Amino acid sequence: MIRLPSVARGFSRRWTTRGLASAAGKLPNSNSPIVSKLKYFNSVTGSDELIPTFRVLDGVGKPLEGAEIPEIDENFAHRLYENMQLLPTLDNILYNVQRQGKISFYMTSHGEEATIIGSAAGLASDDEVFGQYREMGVLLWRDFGLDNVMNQCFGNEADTSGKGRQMPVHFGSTEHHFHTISSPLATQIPQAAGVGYALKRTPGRSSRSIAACYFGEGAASEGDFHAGLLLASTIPSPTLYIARNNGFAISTPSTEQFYGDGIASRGPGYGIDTIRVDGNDVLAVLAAVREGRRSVGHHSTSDDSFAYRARSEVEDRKRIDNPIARFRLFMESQGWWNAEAEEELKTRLKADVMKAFKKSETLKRCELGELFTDVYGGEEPWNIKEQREELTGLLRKYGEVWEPWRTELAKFKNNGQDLLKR
Ligand SMILES: Cc1ncc(C[n+]2csc(CCOP(=O)(O)OP(=O)(O)O)c2C)c(N)n1
Ligand SMILES: [Mg+2]
Repeated sequence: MIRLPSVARGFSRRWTTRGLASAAGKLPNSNSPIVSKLKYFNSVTGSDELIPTFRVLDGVGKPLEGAEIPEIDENFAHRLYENMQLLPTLDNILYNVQRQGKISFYMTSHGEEATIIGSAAGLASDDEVFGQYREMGVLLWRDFGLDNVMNQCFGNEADTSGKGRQMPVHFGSTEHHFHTISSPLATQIPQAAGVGYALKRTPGRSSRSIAACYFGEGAASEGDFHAGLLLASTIPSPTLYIARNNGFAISTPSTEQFYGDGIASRGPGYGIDTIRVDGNDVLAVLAAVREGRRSVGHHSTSDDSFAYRARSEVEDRKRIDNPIARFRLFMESQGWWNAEAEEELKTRLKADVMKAFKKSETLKRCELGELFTDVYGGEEPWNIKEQREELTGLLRKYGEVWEPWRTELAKFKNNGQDLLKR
């Protein structure tokens, strides 16, 4: 039951004097048509149908009848495919490296190759990107390079994202218009709305650049999701929201995360243009992002959500609906790919990743004293000074004599001498 606020009650009195028969017209400040039939609804499609899912390729990479395949040439297709294949190559190696304890953390892109690469390819290279943590593929698409990936994951002195002070895969690059990943879920969603607005107010970027913001369906349960979409739609801000629905938030299945028609149904509630896309279809994602980007000048979103899969279906998917295999089959049907090219690519990617990994593994971490720099501009605050002095004191006491510290210190450039010699 919804109680009418006093203003609306006034209008309702006027309406009753007119009588039920003339239940026509509009209330002031509203375009909602008047009806006299009492009916609750729970659908954004106007019928009891769920929001449809857009795809252009079927499960085996064949174009659907009447589907508009986005314009791509052979080179572009190769670039899409190569970047998609690079993700599992990196995943295989870095997942194992993490299990061996050489890096502290990792996030795979498994099963989301088409979502990430297809969307990256639909954006302009200087659109401002806000990822959640599974969007390394956007950086790869923008030629961030394997060395930068490895150096960030190892947190070594060559890490351009944050001098080794962030967890692995928490990439950031001003040059690549990729805002630093922060793990607290959904924080990027209102930030992206703000950046979209800033772009709109920036001469030279207004009407040209957008903010693109990725998040998981789990993150969409955070309050920041609602704050962000409300902000983006009311300002309005040229922001494209891409919800990656992979069916789980760690172990919680999406069936237990929300009750309505997915994340997509929330978009129209905020007055945001919305589409649900088969995230295993790279060409559908590409087309949706291209179109979303084009129309985003006023307000828009793309809900790129791929259908929920039970765990038991995952193995089947690997075989029949795998995003990479689907696109490969499509490329083969165009005469753009064959088994030989596949073999050559896989060997080359693996060698490239191993080379970057080996190079990065041997690099030292930044000087230990870097731990205390760059946090504040201007004069250094007392608490940072105090912490540096405390660490230096402990280093003097234990650094040379206590084995765990000796080994640990040797991983830093100059073995902690930068602090000891101050
Ligand atoms: C505010 C907050 N709460 C909890 C966590 C712990 N956490 C990390 S990832 C994750 C699941 C997120 O799921 P989803 O958004 O669907 O992303 P996915 O990992 O499936 O890509 C949770 C709960 C966190 N990082 N931040
Ligand atoms: Mg998820």
